[in-house]
Amino acid sequence: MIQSDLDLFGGQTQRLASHTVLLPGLVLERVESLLDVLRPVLRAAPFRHMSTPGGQAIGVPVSNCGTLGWISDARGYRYTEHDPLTGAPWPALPALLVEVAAQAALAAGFEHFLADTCLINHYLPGTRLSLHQDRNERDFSQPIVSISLGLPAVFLLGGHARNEATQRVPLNHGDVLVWGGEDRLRFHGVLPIKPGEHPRMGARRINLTLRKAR
Ligand code: MD6
Ligand code: FE
Repeated sequence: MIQSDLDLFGGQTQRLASHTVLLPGLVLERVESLLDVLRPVLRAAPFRHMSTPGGQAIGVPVSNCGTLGWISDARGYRYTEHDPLTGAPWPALPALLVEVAAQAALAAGFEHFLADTCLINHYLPGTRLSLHQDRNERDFSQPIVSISLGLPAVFLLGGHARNEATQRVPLNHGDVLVWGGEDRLRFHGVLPIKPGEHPRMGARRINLTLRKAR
């Protein structure tokens, strides 16, 4: 592949840890299609604030699509089949998201990834996501595919203990981060989003995390 072809897709694949791969700009050419499939999902299941089991508000409003959706409330963090806001099943996971997730996972070395849920996070400038592990899924051998849209973010990639040093990973519009294997339970978070205006997305960052929860 010639350099200009590579640049079209945002640049070189970067391995950040043994089983963590950044695919810069992988979905840049499919952003409009992604937004088209997200619009009806977010009409049916609007962004909402959730709270931690301890009762603290989570700063990042979320929504979901797929056979399961991730929620947090006084009873804990878990996946549900129904949206607690509407009582309806979560909107279906659009085929495009399943395809993009499988393609990104494969590019990162994970074969046959079949996502069944997508968590959608909405960040305004100033919002952050504190260090956490993703451990509500059933099978930790399955990777997670994370798509960034809109304002840039700095992703903190930590270790297997909360107090380990973190790597700062810039995530830009159209980037895809894939992690799994022995990195699957690393602590991670997002630094406060800097104020700004993204030409397509406005003053926000949207993150899509595709998983196989069941
Ligand atoms: C975010 N992402 O980037 C938050 N979790 O907005 C996550 O918490 C995350 O990006 C697991 C794997 C990839 C992620
Ligand atoms: Fe996470």
